[in-house]
Amino acid sequence: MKRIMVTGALGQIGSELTLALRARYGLDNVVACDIRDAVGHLADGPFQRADCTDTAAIAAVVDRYEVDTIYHLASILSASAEANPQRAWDVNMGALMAVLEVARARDCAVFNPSSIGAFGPGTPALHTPQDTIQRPTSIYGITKVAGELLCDYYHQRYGVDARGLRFPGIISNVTLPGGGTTDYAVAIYYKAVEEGRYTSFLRAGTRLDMMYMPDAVKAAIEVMEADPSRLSHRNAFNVTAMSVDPEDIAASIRRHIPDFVLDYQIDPVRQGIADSWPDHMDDSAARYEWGWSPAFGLEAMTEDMLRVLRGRLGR
Ligand code: AKB
Repeated sequence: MKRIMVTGALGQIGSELTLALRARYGLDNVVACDIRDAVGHLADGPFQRADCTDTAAIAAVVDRYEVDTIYHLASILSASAEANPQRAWDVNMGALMAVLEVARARDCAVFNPSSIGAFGPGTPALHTPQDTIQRPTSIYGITKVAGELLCDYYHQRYGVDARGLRFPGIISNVTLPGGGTTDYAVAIYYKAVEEGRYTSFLRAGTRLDMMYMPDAVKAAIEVMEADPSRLSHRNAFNVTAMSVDPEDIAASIRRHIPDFVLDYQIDPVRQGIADSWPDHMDDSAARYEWGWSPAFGLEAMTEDMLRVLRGRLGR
């Protein structure tokens, strides 16, 4: 049985992945870790407040809970990173280095999420290959490429079982994302249910890869359970479930809320970041090496998002 630590456990992905890991490996075998105090359902199992840029703090949690696998989710997302590049570097690289060092010394496996942000304007935007040009122009993307390389290094040099995915925008209904460029694709559903309208900060035609949270959770678990002998791209698999722009999501919402109104007020920073990212990645390496296959496309995701949010928000 695995003994798992999740950093950034109160974040968008952490708050759902931690529960899925507890359901799979046992409540007491998954310690949630965040820089903030435990809230809500995560307080039902082991929880440790810790700053994951602090190597000693990570080591203490690993020792106390006899952790053998670290899901390292704590990260500053793209738009927030652009507002404070030095902090983004310190947190994104400092925490990853701390986690890898602890993993090296204590023989832990590591899951490290990369992102579509690891690509840049010179990358082919369509069918973005698994192995291609990576010259991102955002500080977030720079930390993501460096993170992919650092994980490869710790694997090759020290034998750390580090694995990772290049996540697209993740759409979810439990915890809001914060400070990302793809956040519009979550907010649009909340606003559709609450107000029947949404003002997008990305312009029509901005096509990006996206994925519904149940698929993101499934991918993170499956890649860590995959047969290591089949993994040649172990630290940075392209994974996607759909490629959509704001108009595609609006059209899908209108099948359930016919009067839904979408208008635009473009944020030049986030638009610039989005324009530098691919439209649609090729994820055939993930499909071939460990059987990746998403369950949700746009229509199934919209139906589920609206059902959950209508229930929760009482509309
Ligand atoms: C962001 O928008 O910064 C993230 C990502 C795609 O990595 N959601």
